[in-house]
Amino acid sequence: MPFRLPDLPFAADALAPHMSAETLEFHHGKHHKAYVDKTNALVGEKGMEGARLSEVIRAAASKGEKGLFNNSGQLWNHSFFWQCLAPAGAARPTGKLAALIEEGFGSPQALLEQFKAEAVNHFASGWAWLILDRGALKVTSLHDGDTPVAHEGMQPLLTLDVWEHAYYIDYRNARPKFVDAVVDNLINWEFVAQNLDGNGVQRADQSP
Ligand code: MN3
Repeated sequence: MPFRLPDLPFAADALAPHMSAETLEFHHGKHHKAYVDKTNALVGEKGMEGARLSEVIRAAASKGEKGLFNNSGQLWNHSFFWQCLAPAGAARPTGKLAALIEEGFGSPQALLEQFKAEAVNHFASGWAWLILDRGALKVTSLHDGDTPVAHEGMQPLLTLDVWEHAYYIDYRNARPKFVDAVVDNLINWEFVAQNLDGNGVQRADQSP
């Protein structure tokens, strides 16, 4: 069986008004789906059937297979991204996550400001990331379909899609408004905290 489009972990209208059902219908139902279909087609062409998604991404990275790398990276990135979101009222950082935020950034507010700035200022298409790197939290961004799966030692905790297809329906070209709305209202902090166990990559991985 080829790779599949994972279901959204919430109802399509659960994130409104910050992220509309129409955005999710296109972003999940069409864009994410297209990455699944293209990855399956390329995996077939290259005779890589049977490999896990994370293995396909790493093999494509090491062989310089750009088409397969970007499509499989996007398949994984979106599968991780949906889990980072939850309807308004999701828990705030607590426990070990709150302590690491305090240590690395001084306060939750300072972390959120840095994460938003990274997301807003990333040039063109890509993803903002909060990662765990040798026990410390770091904010960074990756371009196009690049993904922490392909980077040794980058343990993913939280991401935000800043491709224009993520916000054009709800916010037109206003990326900063989209970033503010999602970061202030939709982050699933329980999922972020869960990823401190270093198993974030597995949570969006799949076997064919
Ligand atoms: Mn996207």
